[in-house]
Amino acid sequence: MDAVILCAGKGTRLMPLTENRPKPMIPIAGKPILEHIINKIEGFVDNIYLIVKYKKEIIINHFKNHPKITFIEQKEIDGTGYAVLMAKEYIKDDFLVINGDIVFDDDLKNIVDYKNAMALTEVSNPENFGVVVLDDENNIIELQEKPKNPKSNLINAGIYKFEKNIFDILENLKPSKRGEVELTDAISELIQNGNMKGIKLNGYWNDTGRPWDLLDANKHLLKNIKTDIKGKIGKNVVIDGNVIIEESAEVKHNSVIEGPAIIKSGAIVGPLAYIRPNTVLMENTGVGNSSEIKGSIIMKNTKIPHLSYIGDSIIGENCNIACNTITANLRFDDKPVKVNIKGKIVKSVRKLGVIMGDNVKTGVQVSFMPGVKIGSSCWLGANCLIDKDVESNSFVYK
Ligand code: TTP
Repeated sequence: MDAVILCAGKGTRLMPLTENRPKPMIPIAGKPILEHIINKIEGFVDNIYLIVKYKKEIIINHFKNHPKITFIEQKEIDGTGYAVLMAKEYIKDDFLVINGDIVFDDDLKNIVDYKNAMALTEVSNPENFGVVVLDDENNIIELQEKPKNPKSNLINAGIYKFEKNIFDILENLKPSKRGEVELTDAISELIQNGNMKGIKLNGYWNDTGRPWDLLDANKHLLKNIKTDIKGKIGKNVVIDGNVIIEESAEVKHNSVIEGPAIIKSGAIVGPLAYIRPNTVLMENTGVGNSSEIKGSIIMKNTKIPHLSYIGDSIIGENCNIACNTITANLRFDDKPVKVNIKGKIVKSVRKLGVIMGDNVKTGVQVSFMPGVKIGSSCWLGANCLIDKDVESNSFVYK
């Protein structure tokens, strides 16, 4: 059996993290979201077809040596249905379709037994998803797209099993109101014919739609790591809990690392740094004297050399965080931190710091209020308090 993974979307809700990379390439728990999916299925599928478009070269470059992977470029038309159709000439038999941006525990062994099936998961906010209604034999009898009054808590988890004739349905579909050829329109036809099962997934599922979803998925995946220390460890370093320190990483003397945490190759920690649980320091990062990092993803080449606090945050690549840069990650009133997602202010989680794009520089003593987003390539001048989102390429100063 083959698998088609949809990786061509823009991931606009995750801007600025998707400004320079496709959403499936955002690193969580030390590797891109897409790599977690591929690792899960590569043992039991014959071929993996990645449908790519937005920033495709980053995906191609990362996976080009994988023996089972073929890249297919999604042409001009948008939509998940059109994306699947791109694989028509490659697929010989039944196949899996997986959104390239989901994190899940299930091994997918249950879904492959059915002719046409959709994986389902239960959520507390079904109104934000495609809601599914099942009959007693797990046939899907209704699919409601982001309904005001959801009929169940079961939603479309973005994983499907199809027979090859789904391509005939897709070819005859007209674009939806938003001008996209939608996979769910093809599925509606299968539902009308009584030919679509709903299979509940076991365990964790997250569609990484919003920045705090990434931190939650990161935390979840880090629960499974086992201690593996290959890097150089200095004198009086304290390592507590499960921690991976890759070869050529270095933890200098008197630093404290509380797992779960991953320190990737080339990263240099300390002396006297404090790495708290659920932190990932990607390749060639640096966290120096008296800097404290908690529950955060720090992407490659970013340096936090001294006296800073970064909590519950995502920091892009190649950032330079100057002395005494501080993130606030909790409101006085303990209410959920509010975040602007595509112009709409939404409640996130109780603890959220800053979401920062790539190539940002902070001056000394810059502070961030909870939930602010900083676009790529900004300069934030000394002593600024950043209490609203900053557009890419801005220079903010006092
Ligand atoms: P969406 O979640 O609909 O789109 P998106 O990833 O661009 O996210 P956002 O809403 O933040 O902009 O896409 C579902 C999956 O399908 C996702 O893995 C991306 C993929 N996709 C394609 O491969 N091609 C497409 O044309 C579209 C729309 C999505």
